[in-house]
Amino acid sequence: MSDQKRDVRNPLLFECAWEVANKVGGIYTVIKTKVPVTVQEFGDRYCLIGPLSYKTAPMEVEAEEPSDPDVAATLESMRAQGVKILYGRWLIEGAPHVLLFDTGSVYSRLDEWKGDLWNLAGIPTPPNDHETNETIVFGYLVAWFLGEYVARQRHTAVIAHFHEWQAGLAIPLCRKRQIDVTTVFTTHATLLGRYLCAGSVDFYNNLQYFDVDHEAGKRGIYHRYCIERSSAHCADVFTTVSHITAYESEHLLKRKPDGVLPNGLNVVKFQAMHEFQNLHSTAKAKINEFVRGHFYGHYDFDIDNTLYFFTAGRYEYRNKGVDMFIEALARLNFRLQKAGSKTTVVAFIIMPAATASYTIESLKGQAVTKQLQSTVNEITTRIGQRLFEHAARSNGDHGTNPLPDDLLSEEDKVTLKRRIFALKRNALPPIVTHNMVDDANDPILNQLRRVKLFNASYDRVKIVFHPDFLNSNNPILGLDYEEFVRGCHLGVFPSYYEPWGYTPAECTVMGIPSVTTNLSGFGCFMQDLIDRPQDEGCYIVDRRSRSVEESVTELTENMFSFCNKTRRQRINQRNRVERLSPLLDWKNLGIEYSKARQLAVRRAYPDAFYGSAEGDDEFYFTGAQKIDPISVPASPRFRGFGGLATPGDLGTLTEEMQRLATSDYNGGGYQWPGGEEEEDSYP
Ligand code: G6P
Ligand code: 1S3
Repeated sequence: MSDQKRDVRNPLLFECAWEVANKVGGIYTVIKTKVPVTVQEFGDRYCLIGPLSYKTAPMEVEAEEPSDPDVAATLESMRAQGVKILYGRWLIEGAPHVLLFDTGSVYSRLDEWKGDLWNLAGIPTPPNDHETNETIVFGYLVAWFLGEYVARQRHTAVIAHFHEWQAGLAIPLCRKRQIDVTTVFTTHATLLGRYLCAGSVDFYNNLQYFDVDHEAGKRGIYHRYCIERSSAHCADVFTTVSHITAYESEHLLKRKPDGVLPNGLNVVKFQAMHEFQNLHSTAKAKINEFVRGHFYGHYDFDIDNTLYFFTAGRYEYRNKGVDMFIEALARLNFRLQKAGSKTTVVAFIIMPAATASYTIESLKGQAVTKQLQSTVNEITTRIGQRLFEHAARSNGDHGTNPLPDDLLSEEDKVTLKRRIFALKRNALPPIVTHNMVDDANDPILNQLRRVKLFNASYDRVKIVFHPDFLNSNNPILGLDYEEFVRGCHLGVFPSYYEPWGYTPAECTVMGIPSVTTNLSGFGCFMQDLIDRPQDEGCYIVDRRSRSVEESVTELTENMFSFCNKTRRQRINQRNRVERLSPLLDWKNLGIEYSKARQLAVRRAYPDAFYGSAEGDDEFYFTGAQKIDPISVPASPRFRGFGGLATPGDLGTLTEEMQRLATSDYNGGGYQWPGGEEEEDSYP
């Protein structure tokens, strides 16, 4: 790439994503939770780059001067040309350097850059696509920064790692301008995949056959697709988060990824097993409180024999499998009724949609039960005082002073009756907690109407649709997401399109069993590593080789058998699930990122490695931590990694490095449809 001899042993790393210090979705979780292991490897040589959001940055970032004089000089030069920049420390675990660009400060150059993009890469851009405009301005700013920086700093190799198309545009720019950095692009989904799946397309059976340009054009995303595809093609190393998305990328982006970098989490291990069980108990008590309020007037079920199921995520009705969840809940309701079960299931759907406010009914439910609770508390105190007074005056002689009948005064009785009358309700408990902007056309509400899950007394499955993010300050269901998950019994995520799927992974590390599918990256990952995942509380519904009807039946069966577990069995299952958490820990999965970066450096500076004394598969970056094969508490069902070093290492990057080839991904030992040999076998 350049004649300049750069130090490839201690490279600098710039990691760039739209969600750096800016929470939008799953990529924020990837970046934020991965920071500690990346800082451990790179220390001060690591800096994240993102857009400057004035809503979140002041809370998340502490401004400081760059310690690297070349970064300082570059930023000064950009500022002199009108770019607003925030450089500092991101206030999260690991406290990494962070560089945020205010795209708004240079919108005056948008048209110039759009013209340049067309001339340089032939990428067209329509006038009114705000997201694409942001992507273009951000991409040009990042390429500008990297270009100027490596022109000043000429002694150390620079790795620039980009996530998702919104941050990827700088990659073709770096390539075209021959900026002396090596690039990695990680895609967390493909634009076309997401769009195609959300429609009624038989996606996985037709992946090879889509006319991608035509499909993108039809959906009005051709320009975005071009940015995504050029990011994938121009990167030195192209990766994604799962094998299923690797397969998808190969066909939709027309480049086989070099490897798979599974998403991890920051796993917090408790000293004692019972600690996370206690957390379940206390969080469940808070959900109980909400349920008493929500179902007031119809609270005729045994809360001690009630199970909390939930699904959560971005509101993508079909992609996230909400359609399948609701259908299976309707069938579960029927089966529990038929079996005469005394168990009640409250199924929560936590998916943000357009809403106006909380419904009066939801607020009222919480208010009347809180009033009842405080009245009962006051009366109890008064009864206690009367009882104490009475006992104190008995002067040691119980016989002459029996317990009075009027511990509950007439006034108390009236107050209590008033509170009880306030619990009368003519309508059934609401399904949805908020006023929906488009109630009549909401797909979730319409399906609930179709399957008649209306929270009637005889229903064993009740529904609460909370179309907003959770927050501990909410007046109803006032819990943070993590606390809510801990209080539930089962997470259900029967996704159709899910490149990874953090929701079931988060359940796992919190010791909460979950259902996912073999069309989700996470589901496939767990299926590869564990012999009988369902025995470990990780249910994986087959949506790949079965019909929709069969998958719904399987999901219903999973939920029904879960309902038949005893409390002891549930506690045991939580223990088993929690033991899987090391599989998802960045301490183990972070190594895949290290390998991708290493490959990028090798590809950009092959001469630096020619004749190198190090073994090909050795780690050579200073500070890189050698990680022992992951250790999971002994479990006979745990399959191990078949000689591979780490759980995410499914042979792709490793093999790539062993061959020291510059050719593309070879799928490792992983069998995904699409290779010649299995083309016919795929449904
Ligand atoms: C935890 C607590 C136990 C409690 C149990 C309830 O394990 O440590 O004290 O009995 O949760 O479990 P359940 O599945 O019925 O919510
Ligand atoms: C994507 O976010 P999504 O929910 O739109 O990226 C996540 C992080 O890699 C991933 O977990 C998820 O499956 C993708 O779909």
